[in-house]
Amino acid sequence: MPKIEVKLGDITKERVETIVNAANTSLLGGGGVDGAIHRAAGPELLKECRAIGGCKTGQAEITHGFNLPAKYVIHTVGPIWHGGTRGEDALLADCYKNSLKLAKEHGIKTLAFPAISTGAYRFPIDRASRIARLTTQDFLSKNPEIEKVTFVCFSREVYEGYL
Ligand code: AR6
Repeated sequence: MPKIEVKLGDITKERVETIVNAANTSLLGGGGVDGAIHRAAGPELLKECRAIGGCKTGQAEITHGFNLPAKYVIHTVGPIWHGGTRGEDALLADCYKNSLKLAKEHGIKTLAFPAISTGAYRFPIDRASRIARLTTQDFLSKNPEIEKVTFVCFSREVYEGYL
């Protein structure tokens, strides 16, 4: 069975152990997928995020999923696109690497990613999806304990970019 899947849908509905959130450095919620995850998880999520106290770009933090079908949420902060000259590619790769590493440390075997940075942060979709795939494939080849990674695309444009 392929370990990487691409689908069109709403990540808050995913029945996997962990969903990844495209957060901002405050970890206090926002629009896009971040807003959708906080709404679906309920107010306890904000409380747990507040206690963490923030997250740097490219890094990742884990919380419970509360009312979500997923048991955990990994919050990572993607880079804001500035034209590609400010280390955006490496920072986006760090988001995938650090999220997968955190999942592995928690014994998580199935996780779903949104297309980090491709909304409000304006990272070009083709370039972002290539980084997502290459970074994830590389991690999975070295860490067979992760069983499945799903890339959940919210719009047809992103879905087609990923395919
Ligand atoms: N399920 C899956 N993907 C989604 C969903 C959903 N329910 N909703 C949106 N997307 P964005 P960013 C897609 O803007 O670019 C927030 O305000 C969306 O179509 O959510 O990393 C944070 O607080 C796009 O492809 O995140 C930050 O301030 C992708 O998720 C900032 O936005 C990412 O879009 C982060 O910007």
